[in-house]
Amino acid sequence: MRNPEKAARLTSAAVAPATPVSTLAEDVRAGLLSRPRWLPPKYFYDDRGSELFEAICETPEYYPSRTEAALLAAHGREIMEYARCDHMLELGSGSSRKTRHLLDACDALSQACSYWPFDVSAQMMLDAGAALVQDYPWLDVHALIGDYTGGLSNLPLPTTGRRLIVFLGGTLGNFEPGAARGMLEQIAALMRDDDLLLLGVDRVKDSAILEAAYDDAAGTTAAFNRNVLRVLNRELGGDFPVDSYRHRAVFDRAHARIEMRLAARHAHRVTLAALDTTFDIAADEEIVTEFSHKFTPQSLDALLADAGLALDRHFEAPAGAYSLVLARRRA
Ligand code: SAH
Ligand code: AVI
Repeated sequence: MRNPEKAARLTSAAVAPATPVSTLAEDVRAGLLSRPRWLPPKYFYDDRGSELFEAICETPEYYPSRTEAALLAAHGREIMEYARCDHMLELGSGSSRKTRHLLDACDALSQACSYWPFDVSAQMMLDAGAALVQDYPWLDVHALIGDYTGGLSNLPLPTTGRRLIVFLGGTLGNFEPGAARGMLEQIAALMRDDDLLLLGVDRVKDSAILEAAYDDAAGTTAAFNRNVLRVLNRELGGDFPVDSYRHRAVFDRAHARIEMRLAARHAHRVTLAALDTTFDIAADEEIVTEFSHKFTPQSLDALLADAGLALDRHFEAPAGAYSLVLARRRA
């Protein structure tokens, strides 16, 4: 049975988008029915997709998650001591697994803050929140359910107190450059002089390492990628032959990004009943399902500066494999 005291320390609220967010049907019409075909990555994260992402983080090839976790474990105390935040907002928090390093640091410093995870995947976030209030008796968790592409100005955050905004996992890399800048501008707009952004980004490196990270031998990333077609089948009455798609992960050095694609093994016709639409996919035709941009110290600096932010501290993994940075709003 749930302890009522714990329940009161975990609240949840749906966040209405501040700017219009397209529906799945609109995104499918705009992306899947155009050439090249594409889909926004947020549709990966139904319950199954969120679990598959967690499983990806356990694969030997997917280094970003464990590399970032090691940085948080090593520098969490320094980060929290420096941030001295009253409220921690985390964008795309998922399972909040790595955030625990920051909460452990709060514990060690006897420094309490409230936690505001914001994610489109409600179940994963609520399960994580329930575990967090259990494990950290001083913690209040206010789960915010919504789509961050609808902006951040509608978040019901406390208006006083110092904020730390956390955006981990390299998820900023899933935005195209203009949208990444827009997202950082939204973050900057939430920040006052003493507030900080803690941002994790993956770095440009050898393409073999990058491509293996997005095409693990056990096929977990392939299952995650194909899962988006299951989402379309379920939500739009589709009949994609899910297993007839090959997973591909290609590093495009010119754009400094991994492109995940699904390639049809054979020609077939697809019906999406909810859209009253039927279309033909040719053999080897591809759907782009995700970009995952990788950064250099220079490209990261430039992106932060364009959004009105300035790098304050930089925690770098060995061989420059990954960057965790603290940034402030520029004066
Ligand atoms: N931060 C975690 C999870 C990264 S996976 C980590 O580093 O391990 C990306 C997370 O972003 C998922 O939990 C997914 O549900 C969430 N997400 C993706 N698109 C989103 C959107 N448009 N709005 C809100 N959350 C989103
Ligand atoms: C959530 N995001 C940062 C992951 C990434 O690395 O771009 C999603 C992912 N896609 C395939 N593997 C992991």
